[in-house]
Amino acid sequence: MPSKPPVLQNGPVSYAGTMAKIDELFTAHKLWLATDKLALARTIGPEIRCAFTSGHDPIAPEILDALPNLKLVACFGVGVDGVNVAELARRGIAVTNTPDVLTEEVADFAMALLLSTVRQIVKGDRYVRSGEWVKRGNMEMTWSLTGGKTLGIIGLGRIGKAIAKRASAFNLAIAYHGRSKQDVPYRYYADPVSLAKDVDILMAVTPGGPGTKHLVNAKALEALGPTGIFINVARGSVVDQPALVAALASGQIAAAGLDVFEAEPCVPTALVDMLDNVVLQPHQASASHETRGAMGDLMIANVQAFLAGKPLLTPVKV
Ligand code: NAP
Ligand code: 8YV
Repeated sequence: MPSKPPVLQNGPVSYAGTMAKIDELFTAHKLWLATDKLALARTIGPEIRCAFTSGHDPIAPEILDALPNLKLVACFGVGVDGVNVAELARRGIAVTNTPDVLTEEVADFAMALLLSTVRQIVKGDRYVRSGEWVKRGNMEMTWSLTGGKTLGIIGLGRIGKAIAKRASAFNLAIAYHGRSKQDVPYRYYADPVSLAKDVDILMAVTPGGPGTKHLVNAKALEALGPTGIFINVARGSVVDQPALVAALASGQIAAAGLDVFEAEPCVPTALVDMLDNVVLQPHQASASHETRGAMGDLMIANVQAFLAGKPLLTPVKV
């Protein structure tokens, strides 16, 4: 029976099937369970060449210092804004993520969140369960996606393009913003404010991190306007969250559908209390058995490729 290669598991990944596979295939040292993390790192340090983590769960510098032979950090998720890729590269440590295997799932979820927000599906569910329908009769009318509406996508990447394909099938016109214009049949806007002014729904699908912090700011929300709807499946940091709360509370924008937040899992009470025009989700866009399983398999396959001396499957470019 070949021995199971030692790896460091920086934190749990959000899929039990992957956690089980890691234990089947590797001798996994689970850092987050250690009473003294640094002592564990120092003890196992010399034998550790690979580590698993999530894209929002950085390995602390003092732990990295205790792992002189660490050469690969394999991340669960496509977004790696929470992992200091530049610092790891400075230390000669490669990073992998899990793109593509989650693209269709997240795009489906983004459309579900858009439809739930526009047609107030969650409000309607509450309306029935609470007995309001019996007491008050029909629920109020909702907004609509029909009538030539335009969806503005900030971040027309793998997932953004998959969303655009779905949205076109809903007869939505598509516009987008990114750092560069692409060869696509959609109108390009060089900044988020001018995009927001011209669209009915604004959707964020960019990476997180300093480069996109508050890309959707108070000015963009004002430009979106009182019938405008904001959807965020990117990262909470991409929107100025206090400005979003103020815009929703004042009616400066009509509604929002949010899967990500500034300080997850904490969500401002003001958003929690907005029952009629805000749909909240717990960072669920990729959270299906199939997709999380595929993400975990890809993360593990990167480590197996590395240990076999083969090229990494999905290296993150610095
Ligand atoms: P991707 O293919 O790399 O697309 C990223 C897009 O963002 C690109 O079109 C890029 O266009 C744009 N972008 C990057 N930096 C920008 C900036 N500073 N300003 C404006 N646009 C910028 O990545 P993906 O696979 O589509 O994933 C996108 C993101 O979705 C992930 O990084 C993650 O944050 C999020 N996500 C969330 C969930 C969830 O559970 N809610 C699940 C998966 C992914 P340019 O290069 O032209 O700027
Ligand atoms: C995951 C995500 O929930 O892939 C991403 O960037 O945001 C989600 O798919 C998360 O990264 C892992 O817990």
